Amino acid sequence: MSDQRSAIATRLLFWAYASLLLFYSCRSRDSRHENEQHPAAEAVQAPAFNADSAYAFIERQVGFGPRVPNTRPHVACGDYLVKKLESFGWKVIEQPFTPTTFDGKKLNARNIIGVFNPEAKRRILLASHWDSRPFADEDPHHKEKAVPAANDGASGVGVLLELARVLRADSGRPDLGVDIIFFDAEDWGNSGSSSPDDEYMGGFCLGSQHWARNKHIANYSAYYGILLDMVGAKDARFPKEGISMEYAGDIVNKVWATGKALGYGAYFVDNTGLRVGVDDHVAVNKIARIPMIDIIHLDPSTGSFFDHWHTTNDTMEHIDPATLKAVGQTLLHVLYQESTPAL
Ligand code: AHN
Ligand code: ZN
Repeated sequence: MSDQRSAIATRLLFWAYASLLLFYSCRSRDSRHENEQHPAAEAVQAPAFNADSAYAFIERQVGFGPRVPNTRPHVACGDYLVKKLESFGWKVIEQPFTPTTFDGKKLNARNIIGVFNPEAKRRILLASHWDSRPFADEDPHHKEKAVPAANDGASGVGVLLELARVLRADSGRPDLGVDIIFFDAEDWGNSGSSSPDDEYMGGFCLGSQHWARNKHIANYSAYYGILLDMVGAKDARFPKEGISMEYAGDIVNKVWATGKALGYGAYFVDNTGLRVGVDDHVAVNKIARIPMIDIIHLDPSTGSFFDHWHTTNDTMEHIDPATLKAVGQTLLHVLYQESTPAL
């Protein structure tokens, strides 16, 4: 290169660098201004969570029909989840297992595990169950029918699929590893069992119990985990669940503070005292010994789950993109907070 040419190149490089600097300093000043009321949200920038996309992932699952183990919709939906994660560039590990239910059936079940940034040492585990309950035993009229499970199953999976899509699209945090587990056979349990709070959990949570004893990678651990359960209903309320507080209170408080800072305090409420002794986070905490919290819809005034829980009315019409946005955007910020290298 001639001297003159290289002088021009040097000057061009200088200006490119200077304008980049200017661009970033303006950008961070703008964002500081926007977030003046929200100090925790100010600390990190995270990409946008698209609630319509999450909604579409829920609709697609519900469209297969109830995803009850040992039925065709279950197999078809499982295949769909594997393909979807792979299409976002995630590595997928399928974990087949054959549990026996409380009523003596042998199930063809599988946990589906997505891995993002396999090499990263610092990992966060996100989970939700993907199966549907085979009997709508809380339904006044159709107790023998299967649950459509738009909220109780598909909603958490839909939020996590959207997170997987965004993390592929904006993978500017190579220092953070994320694992998503879609647990199977969570909901084939005996609601009438006198004590679901025993070790077998009334036959619920078979997938998480299996995984906690047979992790997909020997010596697998995670910094912490977050379980989503029924995160799609309109006006959902997520009190600070008791087992989560007991095993991972600091994580609960961090996630709730982030949700509030982003303006979602109506969902992430401060109530404590309600315990869900039967859910997938229990085995992860007690057997796998990974601290895991549960973001679960519980009405603080009645202590009951969302209105259409385990009924044939657990359908798309009760799914609200605003709730999906509150949960998904909060999770994205939590992940980006974890992965921002200390300066
Ligand atoms: C109880 O039945 C007490 N817990 C079940 C947890 C669950 C079922 N979550 C969704 N479906
Ligand atoms: Zn359920």
